[in-house]
Amino acid sequence: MKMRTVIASMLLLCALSGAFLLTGCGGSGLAGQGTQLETFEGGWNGWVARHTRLDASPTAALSAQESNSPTSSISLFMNAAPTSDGVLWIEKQVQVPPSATVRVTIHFWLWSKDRLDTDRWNAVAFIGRDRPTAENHFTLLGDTDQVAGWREYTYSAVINTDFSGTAYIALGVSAVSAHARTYYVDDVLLSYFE
Ligand SMILES: [Ca+2]
Repeated sequence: MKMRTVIASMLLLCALSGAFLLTGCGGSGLAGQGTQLETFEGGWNGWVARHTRLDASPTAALSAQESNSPTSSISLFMNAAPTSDGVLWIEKQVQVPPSATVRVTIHFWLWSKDRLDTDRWNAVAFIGRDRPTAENHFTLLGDTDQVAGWREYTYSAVINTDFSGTAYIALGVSAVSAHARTYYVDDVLLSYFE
């Protein structure tokens, strides 16, 4: 069921990028555009976890506890103190067209334990030529805890790449109240086009 939704999302993004009909949208696609789906089934696959605050005990791990598809995801845990407002994220260096103006979009699923009316945290994401290092590098995508279970988030940005064509994508959660919480992220779909 969930995988069907992921595939539907892929087809939509492929259609938007114009790549699906010609390439199947499984890899690099037409010159200057492509997609990649990360399901975390085989491990971290080049993703790394980073955070801004140590006092919130930020921990990220490959987990089989919850998954959008099929069996594993990445868990994000923070025990935020009243003075903590840390961000915990996963990031990956990716290859996009070099020396170009590139539209990059990331679409992912985030799991919240409960639907909350108050004290929600924030889902955040980043796209850029250099890796993110501070909380204000991230864009707020909306509240976590809007549903008990999985919810989709999307972020898109235009970047000007250098000759190497490397870029960084990142996504995670930002604590805004004092709680100990675990979230999960899964099925990160990257798409880009010049
Ligand atoms: Ca998965």
